[in-house]
Amino acid sequence: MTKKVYFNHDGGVDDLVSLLMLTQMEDIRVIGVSVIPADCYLVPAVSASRKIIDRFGKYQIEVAKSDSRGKNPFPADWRMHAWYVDALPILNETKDVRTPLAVKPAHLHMIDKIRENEDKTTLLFTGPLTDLARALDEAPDIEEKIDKLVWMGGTFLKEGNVHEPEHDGTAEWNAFWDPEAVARVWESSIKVDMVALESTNQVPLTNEVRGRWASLRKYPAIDFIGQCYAMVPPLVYFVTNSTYFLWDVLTTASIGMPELVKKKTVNSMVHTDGPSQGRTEEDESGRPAQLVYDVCAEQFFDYMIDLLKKTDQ
Ligand code: AGV
Ligand code: CA
Repeated sequence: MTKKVYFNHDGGVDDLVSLLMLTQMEDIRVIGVSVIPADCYLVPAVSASRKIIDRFGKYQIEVAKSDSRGKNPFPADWRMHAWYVDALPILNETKDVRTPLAVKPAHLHMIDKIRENEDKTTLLFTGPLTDLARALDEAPDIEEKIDKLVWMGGTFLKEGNVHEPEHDGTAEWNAFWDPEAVARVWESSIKVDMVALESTNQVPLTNEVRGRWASLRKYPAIDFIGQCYAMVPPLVYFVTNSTYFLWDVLTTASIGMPELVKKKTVNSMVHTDGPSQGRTEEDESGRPAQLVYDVCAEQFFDYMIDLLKKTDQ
């Protein structure tokens, strides 16, 4: 059966690569896309999303802009990446953009798409949860029409990936950008798959992975992702603040090929204030989620390549 997926992302390199991959999955129908200006600037991220759908998509998908704002902003140099992707020649062979821009803002667009869908919708979020939190406040009826939320975010490890002066380093960035939104979603009874740092730490961008993509650049979709991942730093000797992982791509792949990952139930709460804000912490009396804690990395990279090889353009 075809799974209906609504995708909300925040325009990073791996968010945009995720969009390409999601549109190529055979048993998936993308019923809408929206972009939130967290780890990106909105204009180029929306533009790049529409052009990726134009260039590689197989059916029409609307793209909506989010008007949400977060609590803790992403570093501007990371947010710049969307401009670079949007400017790649492979996305700019023609001048006109055909993929429609939605009239409504992201959270209202998502509400419409969930209500219009006869089946239950799978939500894929690869940025902060702000638009979902707002949608639940606006239209509590959608909750029962959501099959599950697959979210890249959070961690139960001692070390997160936020290295900011007023923070203790325990949070993951998507949770840190808007901790209250995580708390709001945690109040709901939506089933959640949390693709947390436990598993994404296992899929760093390395020069070996880049080399493999380079050797396959005769396939336009693989050439495209090689160009995208040339914009961000790989893991060479040790992990730095800017080292890139395939966070969102793993999250997206876990929908297309669930066998790639291992999950277990963890009850948790989220810190919304103070130096640990955005930290997700195990708590027996907290709300359950399926923590994606392990991945077969080799199979994951093979899956990416197989999927993108099939993209005939
Ligand atoms: O925390 C991971 C999330 C993912 O959704 N993002 C990047 C992915 O799109 C934030 C982030 C953490 N570290 C980063 C990030 C880095 N070094 N560069 C860019 N973004
Ligand atoms: Ca992201």
